[in-house]
Amino acid sequence: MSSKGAAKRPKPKQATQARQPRKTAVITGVTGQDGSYLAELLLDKGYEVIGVVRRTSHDSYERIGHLLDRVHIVAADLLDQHSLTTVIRDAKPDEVYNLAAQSFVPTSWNQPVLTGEFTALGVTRLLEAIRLAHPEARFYQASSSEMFGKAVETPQRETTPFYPRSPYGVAKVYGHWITVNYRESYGMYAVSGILFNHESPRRGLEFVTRKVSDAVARMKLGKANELRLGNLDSGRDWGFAADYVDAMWRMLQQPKPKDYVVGTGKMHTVRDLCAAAFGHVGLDWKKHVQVDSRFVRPAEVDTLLADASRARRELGWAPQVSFEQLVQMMVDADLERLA
Ligand code: NAP
Ligand code: G4F
Repeated sequence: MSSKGAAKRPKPKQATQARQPRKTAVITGVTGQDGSYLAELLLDKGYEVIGVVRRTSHDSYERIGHLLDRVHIVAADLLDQHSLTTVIRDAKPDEVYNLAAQSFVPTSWNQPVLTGEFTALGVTRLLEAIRLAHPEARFYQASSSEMFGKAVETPQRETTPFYPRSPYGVAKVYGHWITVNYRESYGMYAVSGILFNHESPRRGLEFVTRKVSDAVARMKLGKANELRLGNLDSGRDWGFAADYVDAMWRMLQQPKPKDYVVGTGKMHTVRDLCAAAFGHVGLDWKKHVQVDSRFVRPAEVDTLLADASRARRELGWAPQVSFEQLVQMMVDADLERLA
């Protein structure tokens, strides 16, 4: 029998059922909100997960404490090329998710240069590490709807021009385009996920959703009486973080690398957020919320609203948690924590 004919014979059962080798993923920013949810998702899918942490004098494992026996922690810093290259060279990962960044918009006005180093140039350092040490790895860049800023069209989609309004937004635009550039220059599998705001009980306390849910829980428990906020009119497209890390993973499973907008397609104002959160525990937000100019930004992103139809169509992705469910989940989690 010719070798051609032999190739056509049905394969023995054992061979077709052979287990796929375990995939390896590197996550930068694994100690952050998204990093913790993504690590859970990838572990559930059977990945070996390598979490990159930066060295600090005390650990920041609050969000991943329950995963520490399953995630391999390695030390590296977005500011340090050598440490990033070593991680990629040693791990030879199938997938790299770059979630690390200085991610709080107001801090980017106080520390614009550091924000640029982490959030912009850090992307190039990681891409260089992959290009030099393991170019086969698939790369995900955590881009942001903040890049649309003073939005030139509504809703925003992949083709909407960028108009960033903060040093953070400007840094993310750099991170986005350097990702596109490495894809086009070197043929790397590199994608940019343009994610709209996503929240959870693991959100940092300085972001507005968590600031509100934490304050509402304190007030309900009699531990506080007032909440000071900035611009109540700004509108955001808020979704649940665990839904969004699933979209990140789906982007890296596509036959061709492409960028995607991810959001719910529904917008609410900070005022709506207050009404939903205070209303959930039977309080009237108008009696407790004060506007404080200290929290108003030098340049605001007034409204953001996603058109995620490409992600729905090509990734089969859809949000599972509504705005109301998200707010209630966050308030309930803070009530439980503080009680
Ligand atoms: P996050 O909770 O603030 O987490 C940021 C992570 O980056 C933390 O693990 C932090 O480590 C790490 N990090 C900061 N500087 C670093 C450095 N120099 N070297 C290594 N690690 C460093 O942010 P997130 O909400 O999970 O967001 C994840 C990513 O998505 C970020 O890039 C963010 O800009 C982007 N994004 C977020 C949203 C959103 O709504 N959440 C929307 C669009 C895009 P430490 O624990 O040591 O501080
Ligand atoms: O919760 P925020 O601080 O999120 P922001 O600025 O939209 O950025 C978040 O989402 C981006 C995606 O679009 C990410 F890229 C970024 O990393 C981050 O995760 O503020 C939301 C809105 C703003 O318009 C702000 O002016 O809430 C308004 N706001 C009103 N009072 C406040 C406050 N924001 C904060 N943090 N604190 C306030 O007291």
